[in-house]
Amino acid sequence: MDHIHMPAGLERRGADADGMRQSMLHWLVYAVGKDPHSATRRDWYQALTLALRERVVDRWMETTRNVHQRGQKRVYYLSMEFLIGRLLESALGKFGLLDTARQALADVGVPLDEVLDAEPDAALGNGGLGRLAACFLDSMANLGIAGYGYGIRYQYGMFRQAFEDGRQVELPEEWLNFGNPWEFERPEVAYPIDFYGRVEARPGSGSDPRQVWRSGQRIVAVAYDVPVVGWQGQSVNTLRLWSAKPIAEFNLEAFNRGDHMSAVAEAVSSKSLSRVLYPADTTPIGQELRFRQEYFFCAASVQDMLRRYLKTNDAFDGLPDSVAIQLNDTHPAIAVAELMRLLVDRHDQPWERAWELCRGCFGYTNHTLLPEALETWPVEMIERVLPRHMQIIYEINSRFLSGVSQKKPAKIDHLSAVSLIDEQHGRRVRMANLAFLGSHKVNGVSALHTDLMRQTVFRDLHQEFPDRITNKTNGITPRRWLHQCNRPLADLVTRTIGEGWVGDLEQIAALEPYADDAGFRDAFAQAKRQNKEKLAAYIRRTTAVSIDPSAMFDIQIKRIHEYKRQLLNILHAVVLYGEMRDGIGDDRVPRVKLFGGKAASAYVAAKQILHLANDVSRTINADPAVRDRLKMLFLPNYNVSLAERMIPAADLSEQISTAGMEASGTGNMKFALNGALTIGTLDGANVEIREHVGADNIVIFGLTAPEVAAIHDGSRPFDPAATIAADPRLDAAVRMIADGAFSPEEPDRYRPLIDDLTHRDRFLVTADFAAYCAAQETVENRYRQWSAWLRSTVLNTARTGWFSSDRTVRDYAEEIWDAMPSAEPSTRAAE
Ligand code: 26Q
Repeated sequence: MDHIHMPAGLERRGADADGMRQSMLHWLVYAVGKDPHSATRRDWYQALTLALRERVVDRWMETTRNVHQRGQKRVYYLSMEFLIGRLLESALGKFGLLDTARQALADVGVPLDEVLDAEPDAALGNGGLGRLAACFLDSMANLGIAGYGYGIRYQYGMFRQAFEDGRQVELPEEWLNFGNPWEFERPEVAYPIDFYGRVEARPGSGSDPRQVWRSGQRIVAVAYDVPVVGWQGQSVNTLRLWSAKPIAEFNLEAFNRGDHMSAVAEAVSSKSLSRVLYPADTTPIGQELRFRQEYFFCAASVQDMLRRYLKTNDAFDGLPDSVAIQLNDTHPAIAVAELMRLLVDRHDQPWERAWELCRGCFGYTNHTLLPEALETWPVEMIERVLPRHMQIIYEINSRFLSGVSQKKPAKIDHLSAVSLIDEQHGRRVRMANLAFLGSHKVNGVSALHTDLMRQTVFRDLHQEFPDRITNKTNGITPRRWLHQCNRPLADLVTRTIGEGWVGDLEQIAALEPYADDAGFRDAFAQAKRQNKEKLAAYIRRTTAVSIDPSAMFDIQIKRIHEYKRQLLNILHAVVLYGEMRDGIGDDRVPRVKLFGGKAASAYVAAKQILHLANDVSRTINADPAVRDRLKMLFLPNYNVSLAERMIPAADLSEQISTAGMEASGTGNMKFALNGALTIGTLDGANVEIREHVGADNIVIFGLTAPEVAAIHDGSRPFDPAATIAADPRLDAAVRMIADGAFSPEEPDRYRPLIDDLTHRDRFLVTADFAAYCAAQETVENRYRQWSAWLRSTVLNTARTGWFSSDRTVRDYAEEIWDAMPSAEPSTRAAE
């Protein structure tokens, strides 16, 4: 097709403000259909996006062509969640066109910031796992890896959070209502997805019968593609999201019968498959619709991969050399059974061969060890929804278990631990074991988490496959999490060491010597101050609360979860408040405690904690006795865009989970990179952050993972009631909450919460309380020594280059996917 002349987009028209304004006006009039005089912010957003999109699409097609021509290995990242956030500012920044766009808009009298704000967040995820997927896509595009994200195009993303009298209310997130200029519908890329029915055994070619699945329901998956722009537009990859469509919108037969509702009922129910993201993190809900969503997008994705592979191959031998599939947790684990089904049933591959191919392709990332969070599905349900897959799961299991007992006589406990079927809690399929067996590598997301995987949930499987588990510590993309979200600091860094750090964050180590340069430290402090003022202005605008930018900004933003221990932070606020009110410790550092995060709709304890945070904030902020010294605020609707505002403004980052429970954390990395100090436990990636920034530049407190384990297995005594009674500060704080000091309209509101804390305290809030308060005092003492504090914050930025998701993804590409593109100086470095 070399003879086809490709149109040149923005590039040929000139990328100056003039050219961009012309292009924007063209799109505004002819695509959006608006007169510039009556165009709204949203119209300008559409027009600017469409103008920039020309350039994105040019590079996109170039990338796709290159991958094809080079026969590059493709990496498919399967994830139920992609928390990509807004795309316009990010794409403009990557092409270096922010100032151009600002000028082009200024020429028509529109401020760029307002246009950027008109873009809804693509909130197709709950939290860390979904955001990690987005950072990985960004890094794959930066590294020139042929990476494809595969997921679901939810019509409703993560719910919008509002507060009513301090309580969370959930509102639908209708992010597609005004259309999405970043997506390309591909009506021709559509696959049938089957459910229900039965399996018939037919005579096969050999001695084995051929299994034929007669399905009971068929739905269609239609592709929507979103471009994933690499740094400087070097390459543009694809995020392919599936939307559910009915086979027919209309049942003519029912309609003619006069049954008008039934005529459309089936279509409505088919579309519901991709309707809404489940807003549950960690605690899986046992609903059939969720399982059908999982299969829906896996089946579409696997069909798509095989179709692409078979365009250029006529045998399956090369499949693992051409295709790597990464499972983002167990949510897409059913893809293992689906690939087996297609290879064996549809493409006549012998079982053993198919299994080898499967394992060659798949890798599995685990994100949690909490037992209640491990995904299992009732055998009965899988048998009904996907009868052929249940047979395949049984077959995988029986071959594996007989292999295990043949090697050496195995203990029954060992066999039942490694089995795909959990017989203990009704018969259920363990998706983690399926993902483990179906993959050649299984990875944890931090060093500590990976160690614990080997010792706990996968102990028995690890004995069988000692080389399978590997660590890949998480990372974050420096494009969004420094270059985009923190212009003042990013500009300072670039002025000081050049711009190379954006594409290669390890270069930021060159800042280290400047930690001892008083002039640089002041400039660093000024950037932080600017960010704090901007956040304070935003908070005043949106919540009418005033906060003082010279106070210490102490921030905890993440999903609300007992193990993340927002309650510990709230108790500390209550202590500070009580002491300041009573005139104790008048010399304390003025603080603003900021929170953000959503509670899963059905998670009662999380909702109570959130309500308490709002009640405590209300009381503190209304009390003139502590004004100027303490403020507390829970910002509503925490999402990627709000994170981009809050993280650059933080002085102190709260990473205070019960040790052993946070698999990695990634917010911790974002704060450190943006020059905040961390107060944290030795959990997840905090351990590695300490190793990188140095023990003097992070404040660690609390029980360690082995100590927590000892309490939980009973070998170390722990009595929360006695712990409270023995600590006057804790006792006073607990009493205030229990007696209704923060909920006078309903004094017993927090009795259940406090009862649980006093008699159970599974997350060891009381056990770590004294250590946490002491650590907070250490933080304050540092903060008072201003230049030492600043030095530490500079060192946090300078020493967190390793936490780039480019490093993480390169590790995956080299050790799991074997998909690292060979450096091609002629093409890549020249650009
Ligand atoms: C499963 C089944 C049914 C419904 C929902 C779910 C579900 C959905 C989302 C279960 C878990 C999640 C999300 C988990 C998550 O975000 N884990 C976080 O992953 C991060 C990236 O590795 C880590 O940094 C965090 O430590 C971990 O908590």
